Amino acid sequence: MVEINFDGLIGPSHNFAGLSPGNLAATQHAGQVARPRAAALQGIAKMRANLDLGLTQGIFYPLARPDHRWLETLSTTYDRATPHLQARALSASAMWAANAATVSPAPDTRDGRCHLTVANLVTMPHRSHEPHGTLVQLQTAFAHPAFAVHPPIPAPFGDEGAANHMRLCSGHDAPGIEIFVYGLPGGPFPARQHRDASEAIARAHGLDPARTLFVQQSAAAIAAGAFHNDVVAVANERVLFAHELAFADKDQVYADLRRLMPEVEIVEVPAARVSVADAIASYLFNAQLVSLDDGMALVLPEEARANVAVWSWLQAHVVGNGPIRHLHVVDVRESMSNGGGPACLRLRVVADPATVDPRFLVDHARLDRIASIVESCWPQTIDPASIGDPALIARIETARATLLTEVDLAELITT
Ligand code: SUG
Repeated sequence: MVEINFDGLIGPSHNFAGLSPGNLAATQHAGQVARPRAAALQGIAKMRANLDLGLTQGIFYPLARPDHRWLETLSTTYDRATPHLQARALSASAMWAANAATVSPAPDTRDGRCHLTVANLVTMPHRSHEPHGTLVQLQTAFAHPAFAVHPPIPAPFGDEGAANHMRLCSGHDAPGIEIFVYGLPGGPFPARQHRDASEAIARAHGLDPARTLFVQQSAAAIAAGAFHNDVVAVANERVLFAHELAFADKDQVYADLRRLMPEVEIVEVPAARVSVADAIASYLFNAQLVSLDDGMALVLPEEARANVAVWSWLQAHVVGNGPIRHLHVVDVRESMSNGGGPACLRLRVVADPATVDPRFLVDHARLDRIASIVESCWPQTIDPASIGDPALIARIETARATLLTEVDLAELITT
């Protein structure tokens, strides 16, 4: 078993509509002209960089957008919908695969299968219609009996998937400690992850209650723009890398972890060195923390290197005796402008790659084929003012259908 990173390919409808209150980057870029083709190529370059690090790489494909099925449930059609509803139906937000599902690898579960629960994403209307397409795609990718794919938790219990879930373990294929991070309402922005949802997922996955933690995210972090835990913390194997202000009661979290896993290494970044605002603006913690043959590496966005406080903290850590040995920088600026960093773009699944539908695994040759469709079919730009243009919509729909046909997944076109 290995850890496979499944990246969401950035879809042809990627645009800046400012649909996520509490996500400061998305709000700041609202109304700007987006570059879907460049965005998808940036994501593909990140997948290639992961392959070059020796990691196993998977892919999820864009969902059908506009989502006519969803508009039908709202008794309208795309051409009759208001521009605001059109933007919600058109969103390419499924690119952020960390919000696709919560994953409990086989060593953690009672029945020895890898369990995935599709996130319901009920808090944000533009994301609330992702679960249908995501469920179909996960059921296809993980049809092997080694997996159990669960439908989303019902509303009103908000669940945003792996972005609010961490796993610590001595090795990916060893039993882990699973940490579910939830928020409490009352702040200026919505708390998107509800504890009830997390508890239901832990039960559905058959996790050992003695090795499962439910941890409250700090209200200050949410108020500062940490709309998901993965904006202020990330874990890999025995390492937890977190901002000092990530959790409501960090002493309790650290004590519980040390009790359950004495070998845990907690790398805490003090607020005095990197403010929460800098952590959120740079997406320091929205890095992929990955295990390589010669130690752990962080796959960071360019924005982290550009932030003086963040980069100097990282440099000092790497030359010191810390567990993170290498820094790799990727350019995912288009996704970042909507609040999605390297870690948002991927869903981690620990599994034997032979049990995954091969159409969802990539090597350079497969990425070449995907990139050539992106280059010829993805719109170069989308101005949010133009989303009512039928020619643009036809182009977006043709692009996705062409890609799915090319990767032998035409069966997904109408889902
Ligand atoms: O849910 N942005 C996403 C970003 C998700 C990032 N994922 C993780 N942190 N794991 C969100 O807020 C912006 C869409 C818009 O405004 O058009 C958006 O949905």
